[in-house]
Amino acid sequence: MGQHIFCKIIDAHKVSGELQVGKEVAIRIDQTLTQDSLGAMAYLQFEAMKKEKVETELSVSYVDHLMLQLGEGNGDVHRYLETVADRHGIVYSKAGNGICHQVHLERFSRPGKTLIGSDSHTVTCGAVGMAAFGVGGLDVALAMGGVPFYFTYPRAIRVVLEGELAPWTTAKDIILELLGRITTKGNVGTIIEYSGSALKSLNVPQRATIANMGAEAGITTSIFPSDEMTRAFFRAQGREQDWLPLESDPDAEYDKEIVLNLAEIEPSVAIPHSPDFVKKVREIEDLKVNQVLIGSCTNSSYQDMMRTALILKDKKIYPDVELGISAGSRQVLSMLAEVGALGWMIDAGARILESGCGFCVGQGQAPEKGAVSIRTNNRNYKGRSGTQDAKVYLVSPETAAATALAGVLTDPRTMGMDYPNVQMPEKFKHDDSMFLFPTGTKKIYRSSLIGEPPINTPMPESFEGKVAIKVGDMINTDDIIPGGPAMTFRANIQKSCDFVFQFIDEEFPENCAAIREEGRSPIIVGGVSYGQGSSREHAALCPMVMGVRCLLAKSIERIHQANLINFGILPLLFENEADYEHIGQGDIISIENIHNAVLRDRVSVVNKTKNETYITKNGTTERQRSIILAGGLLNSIRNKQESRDLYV
Ligand code: MIC
Ligand code: SF4
Repeated sequence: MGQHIFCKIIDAHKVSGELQVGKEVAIRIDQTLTQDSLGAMAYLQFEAMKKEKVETELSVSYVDHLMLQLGEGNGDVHRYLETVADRHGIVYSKAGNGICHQVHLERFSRPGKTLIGSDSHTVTCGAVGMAAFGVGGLDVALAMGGVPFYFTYPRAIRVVLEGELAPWTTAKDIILELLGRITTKGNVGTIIEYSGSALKSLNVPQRATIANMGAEAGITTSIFPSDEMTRAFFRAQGREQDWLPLESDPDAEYDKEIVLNLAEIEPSVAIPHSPDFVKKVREIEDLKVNQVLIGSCTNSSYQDMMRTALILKDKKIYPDVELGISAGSRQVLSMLAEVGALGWMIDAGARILESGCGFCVGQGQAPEKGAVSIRTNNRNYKGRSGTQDAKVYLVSPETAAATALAGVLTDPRTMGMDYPNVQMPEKFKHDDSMFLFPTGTKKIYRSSLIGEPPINTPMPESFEGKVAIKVGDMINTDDIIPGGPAMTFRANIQKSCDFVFQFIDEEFPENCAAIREEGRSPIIVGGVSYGQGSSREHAALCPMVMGVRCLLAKSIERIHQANLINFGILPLLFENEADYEHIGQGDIISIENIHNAVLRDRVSVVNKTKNETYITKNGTTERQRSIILAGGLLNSIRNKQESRDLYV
């Protein structure tokens, strides 16, 4: 049987395991990336491995999330990141150089290579035929140390793109349409490969928009073939030598096929508060809008920005609308400046924001209470904008620009304007001077504001717990540990704990403390698709520090489940989902014979309060089970080092 693209790359990088759906496989990682909100923890963990230099072909540390450098702490984190990178052979991308995914695509992506990054949108580089995964920081630390990356070999969906996009419909509308169909849940353990005749008309930045939002579907990754379009992108980036062709074999098999005719796609919008609540823009047109924000790693390429600029040129935005625009990278920003497009945006009334994550993760531009905010990014979770009751709608840059002019949500086709003809440039401007390439000479900067990575204790044979919180379906990691101001403290775990479940139950931290006082362990109970969204390992790390030993849920998303395991928290899935209804906050839970039960993948959870027993499984591999029992990955590695079975 022939191989599909992802399979070919994994086969070429396989260290152990089988390329069989549901089986665990370990691969060699060529490249890693980190960003500054989660990077410090990953580098502290790397340092704990006592390796002189990273063992990857390329590791890059980006500064893009904490750009405002509000208050104490962020500046220290950035200096630590810069110096630790210099010491250990890591490239450092300075604040202002752009958003990690956009910049990595531009300057470092390579077809056929493997990439992991401590950010869920690392999957963006699937646009050029890389096998790219979002993971927890600890996985990145280990990969930098030369340890293989383990994951469950996924099933493959082939999405066949046919036809051509009509004017004013975009790559964003394609991925919104697909998200509306496959939703954000139930896609764990799946990859998407894009193919079909329409690829001839979709260039790499457009493909990147599509690959980027695979993260919202919860799939392992997305991948595009590496073809002549890809080659044109590498040529334009001045690195055609990095290109190679990559396609699936004609007889490759897929578990499912979805056909999308691009000609039928219309301008679309994801309505609050989930990226898969998708409608056509025309269905909710005339919605009064307070704020429009254009940018993020989903939609801030040169074409996105140029089209925005051409729509705004010689016009003024609607008086009571706030418009903010952030180009994805310094490359894009500088090119916009050269052709005068920045001037058109400024003259129309836009605020030009830095090239960074910014508004996308609640770092600035929090709108007024109850505001309607139209954005081009990828997540519209409740509260992520920094304003709890704001309503965020996700659209393409074209729809966003049309909306900024009209003051109401507008289908850009109704503007009566010719679609701006913007092609991918034949040559991008490239200037790599904001990368600091490692010299090995800097002294590592340390600060009291950067804490040590905490470590769990081995799983006891039995423990008594108490349900500290019971939440519903589709709880995302922003719900568990918010972005926005909380993000400023990511390198300080104790402080970060104060924000856990802040907007669902602000008493959660005290509640956990009280449960610990009773000599019990706090337990979290979740519904379907617990842990959607970001890869932030703090959503596991903080609960661990707060004494949580176990999460009971109906289903758990991939990256979050991996993070729980890495930090020694036992993820348990109800065998009978109806049991979820019985268990309540404050119930006393006891789990006995844990080691045996975990190894048998059948754990009995006794609810002492209700006098009931729930059968659960943990849905993990043998290796993962031994990590849980060891009390997390660092402990497990330490044990193996002691037994000289280094890092595998
Ligand atoms: C996000 O988009 O939510 C983030 C911020 O980029 C996260 C990472 C983080 O929590 O720092 C992600 O997508 O993984
Ligand atoms: Fe940054 Fe937003 Fe992209 Fe996350 S989704 S990497 S916060 S731009």
